Amino acid sequence: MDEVKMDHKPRPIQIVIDNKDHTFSLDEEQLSHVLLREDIKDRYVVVVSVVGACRKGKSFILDFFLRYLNVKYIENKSTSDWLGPQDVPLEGFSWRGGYERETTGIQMWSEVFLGELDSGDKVAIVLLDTQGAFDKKDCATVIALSTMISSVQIFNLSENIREDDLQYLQQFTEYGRLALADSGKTPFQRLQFLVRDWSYPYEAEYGALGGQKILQKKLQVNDKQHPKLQSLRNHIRSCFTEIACFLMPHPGLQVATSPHFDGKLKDITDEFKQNLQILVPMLLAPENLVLKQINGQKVKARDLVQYFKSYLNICSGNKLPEPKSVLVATAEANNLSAVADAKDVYIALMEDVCGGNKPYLNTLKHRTIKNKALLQFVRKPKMGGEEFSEKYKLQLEKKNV
Ligand SMILES: Nc1nc2c(ncn2[C@@H]2O[C@H](COP(=O)(O)OP(=O)(O)OP(=O)(O)O)[C@@H](O)[C@H]2O)c(=O)[nH]1
Ligand SMILES: [Mg+2]
Repeated sequence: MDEVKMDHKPRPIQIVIDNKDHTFSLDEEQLSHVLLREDIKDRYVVVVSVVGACRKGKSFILDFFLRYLNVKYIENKSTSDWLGPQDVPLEGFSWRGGYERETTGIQMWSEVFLGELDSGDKVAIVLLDTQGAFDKKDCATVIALSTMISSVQIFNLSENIREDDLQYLQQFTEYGRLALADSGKTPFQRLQFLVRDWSYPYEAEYGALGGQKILQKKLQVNDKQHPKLQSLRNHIRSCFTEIACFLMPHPGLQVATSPHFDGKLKDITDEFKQNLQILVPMLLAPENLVLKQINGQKVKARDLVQYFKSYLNICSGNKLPEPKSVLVATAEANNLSAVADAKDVYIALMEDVCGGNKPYLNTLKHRTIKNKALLQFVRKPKMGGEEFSEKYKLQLEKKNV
């Protein structure tokens, strides 16, 4: 009985495991358990991830995201006081003080939040917490992976946006360039810089407006910069549909230095809480949700499993994969998801003509249905070009599907 209860209690699950030898592996079973649930698998996904240096409050802030998501999408209550009571410890993704790393690999919240957009699209909101980096080389795989998978990548930074931080982005802007050339579609959606402990509100105010000012300056391209810095900036801009920045105030000394602080609101500064109340709905209110897209198409929860698998396959070595192989892996997953869609069409049509008490099906009818499914595959825009897609089409033709 207890075991069953435990299984239902929402918790972080370790979907990408750090093998401690610079390689990572996927827990496909756990991932599928969450994303392939009947009421989730066909929903479009919103994937919100937080990356950045170690020990900078990534998991801590995600736990506030969880509070909002619970009130809004589980309890379906008014969000006027989603922050909750003053004296309840903050729980969810594991966070703590001290100088040693807490989160490793990539963790996903086991509860997927179900929402509906104004467009009528039914969506599944997935939250990812990631291993913090100690330096630029460290965690390149985790940052690349989570960027490929997410629709909102939150780049959590301490105090300011530095040139070094932008360099982190270098690794996948090269992939972005290839993807853009392949499909003409912007490869990633939203990049949200989140500057913590911002100390210059007199120069740029807390929140999104101040953030915009800082960001504009940092991403500005001018002739005096080294050509490499100029091209990095241009690439970053062309890889994301939207880039924003939010400046968070310091949360107070209790949060930053007390070993007894357990996340109670009463120990956090009002300024921090006020800005949380702006930041979190800005990212997670239904009207602000950003759907994950690859090749200009919305990604379903089911497809996300395929993308994870294809990416992890190429991340198993101890080096970051070449942008070209990332592109091939994306094209592979993209074609496989088109195959899955075609199979869905086939199954639905077959169900219609020979489901239930209509067991008889003639060959001609079957041929017609098969052709319709194939047509669905052919019509869907796919990555990698016609030749690349040919083998997936052959797969479909060969199978009796
Ligand atoms: N100065 C400061 N400290 C914060 C802030 N938010 C949280 N903290 C504290 O930072 C410490 C680390 O918080 P975590 O959420 O575990 O940090 P993390 O980035 O997830 O750390 P890793 O998982 O190890 O990468 C805790 O002691 C928090 O109380 C903030 O905005 N500013
Ligand atoms: Mg953490």
